[in-house]
Amino acid sequence: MFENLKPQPADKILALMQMYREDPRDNKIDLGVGVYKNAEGITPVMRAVKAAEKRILEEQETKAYTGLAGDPAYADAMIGLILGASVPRANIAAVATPGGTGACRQAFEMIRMANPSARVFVSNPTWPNHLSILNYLGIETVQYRYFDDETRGVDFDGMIEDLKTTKAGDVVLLHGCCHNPTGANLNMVQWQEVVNLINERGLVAMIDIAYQGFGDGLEEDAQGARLVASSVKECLIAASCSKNFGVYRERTGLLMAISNDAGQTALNQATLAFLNRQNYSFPPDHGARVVTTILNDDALRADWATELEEVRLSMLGLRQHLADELQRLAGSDRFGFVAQHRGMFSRLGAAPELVEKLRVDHGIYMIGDSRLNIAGLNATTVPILAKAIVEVGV
Ligand code: HCI
Repeated sequence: MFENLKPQPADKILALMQMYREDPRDNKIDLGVGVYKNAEGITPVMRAVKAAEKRILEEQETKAYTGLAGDPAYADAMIGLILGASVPRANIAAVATPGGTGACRQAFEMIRMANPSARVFVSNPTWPNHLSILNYLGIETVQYRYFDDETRGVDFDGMIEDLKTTKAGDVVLLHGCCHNPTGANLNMVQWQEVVNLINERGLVAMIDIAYQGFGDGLEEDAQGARLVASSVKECLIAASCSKNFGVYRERTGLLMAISNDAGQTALNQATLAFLNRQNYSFPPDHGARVVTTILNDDALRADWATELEEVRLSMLGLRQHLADELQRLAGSDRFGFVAQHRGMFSRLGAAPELVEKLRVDHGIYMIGDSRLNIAGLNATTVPILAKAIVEVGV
């Protein structure tokens, strides 16, 4: 049997991680995988996470199964964080999932179950795992224009034009904030226009939100998702706690299915629980319990929000520093977009040969599509990167 297996394409992001590890150079710079790193290059456990873990260690009395949907308190806390009071709780079905990837996977499975002929419209570009999982599930995907190679902002006219090729029942996948891999995001006027189009054409909205708090702030980053969730007939939201709680390896995500008809919620909830059961029975609990403990305790929540805000501001500072250095060295404003982008990533818009040159000649590792992880930089490496970018001729 095993001899029938065929090698599968590697994930480009994870393959680059491996390549970086194997590079013996001391001065190499890792701008690859989307993991936050502080100025010392460390991905720290957040203070509130440590405190919550200590509390759980002391107080937890059982590790018996939770429920197929995970602990309902986790869903309640996360719904509050993401949606605030924008949607009545009675309209929301939600399950814990293994990370944001797990939430995306379950969302795609639910789409396929409910409408096997639905196509999923994804931004060009989008997170590679979206396409990989959709293809694996045999779901048809269509790319809509998103990134403008000239301005390095959103090609909004192109996006709307392409979304006008949807048919009723198709799904539009949107990044809630901090678009991965480009860093270019919709403003609220544009979100409203997308909502209008979704409603006019009878589409289903899906939002992947994996970087809430990394862009303009915890509340600000949720505005697009809140507008969509409160204005459309049906919507799926896949959320990740990996980055904003720094609990990457705990696999902590949430999937919501929201309907403007509360009478639909029980069936949606049962379907999500069924999908969890088919794939892994119970979702992981530790990360979810840590997140719940933090969100439901005023002091822990305040400390978490403070630390997250420090992380966000440090990335904004690095963006501005890099944009300033590039302006100085290139003698032009053509890299101003670096300061305009939001979140962990920016797409430089460099040709693959130049990305390779940066890696081979300068030991600078970014994804082949020229996505760089801003958090991989520090005050020392910003000028080194800026010099290399200008030197290779981006
Ligand atoms: C990213 O770098 O885009 C996010 C981190 C990630 C990368 C590959 C698989 C899962 C998560």
